[in-house]
Amino acid sequence: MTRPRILSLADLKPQDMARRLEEDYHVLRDIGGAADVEAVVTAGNVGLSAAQMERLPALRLIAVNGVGVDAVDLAEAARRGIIVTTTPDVLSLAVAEMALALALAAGRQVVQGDRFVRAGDWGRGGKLGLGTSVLERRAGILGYGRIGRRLADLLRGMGMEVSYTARRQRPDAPDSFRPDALSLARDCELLFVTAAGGAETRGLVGAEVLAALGPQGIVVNVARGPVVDAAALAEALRSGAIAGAGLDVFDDEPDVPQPLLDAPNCVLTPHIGSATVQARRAMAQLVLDNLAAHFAGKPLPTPYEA
Ligand code: 8YV
Repeated sequence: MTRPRILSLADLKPQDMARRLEEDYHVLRDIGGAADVEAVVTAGNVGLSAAQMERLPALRLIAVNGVGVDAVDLAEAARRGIIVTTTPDVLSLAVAEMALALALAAGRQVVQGDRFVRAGDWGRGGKLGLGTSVLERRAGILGYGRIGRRLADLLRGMGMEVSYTARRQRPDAPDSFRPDALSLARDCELLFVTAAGGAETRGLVGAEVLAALGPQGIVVNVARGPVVDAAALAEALRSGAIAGAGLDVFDDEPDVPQPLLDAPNCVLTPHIGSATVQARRAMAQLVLDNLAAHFAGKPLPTPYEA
């Protein structure tokens, strides 16, 4: 049987999952010459633009290896009758875990401490200064979707008081609702950004919200770079308006703005929120399941629904 031709703009991981994709499909890597493909595999931060869809007239399925669809032109996909699938739930714990790691690293100076030891400053009698507790503080979650709620569960389980803001209040939520980012920031010192990217959330965390967090405040972003105003954040870190930040996502990856690279107590990671063996394997499995269902003419396991 001939293998269906697909276009892959993202690498499935770990290696054995990438091999399975290659075994089941004839995988093209370049959009030139892929005009006949019915399915594209892409990553959350890679997406698929209207211009790319224009070059793929046979396209029926965009299988995102991730949950973010901000880089997919959803309106154009809908217009063309192309279905988009994502990999929900299976990465939530990994991303929540990363958010927690960044908060702990920023609050407890894990990275600064490591640099301090390696530079020999400890041996020379240097002093590191005090960190700030993470688990003894109130947490706010901006974006109460699957990842935000998974994180809230973890934080509550560790005894933290959690509140959240989202497009709408969730009547079933165990955490208290705040109507917007500013009122959330006034009520917490650890702000976790887990909202979807896109026009609706762009710049939600700006100078005013950061000032409301206060000088002991910590911001963690594991969502999309543009939700946090990078210039305002760098300035808040520089001036001491907040105490620290942990960032896994940026406006123009892999570029990180110099003011953030220079900012004190800012822990930076290269968009690795879902990058665990466990999460990536389960994500890849869902991509394979969606592809297989499409080519078998069966209902897709995880279609994206707005
Ligand atoms: C990954 C992500 O960067 O799920 C998302 O939206 O941003 C991440 O999980 C990526 O999609 C992995 O392919």
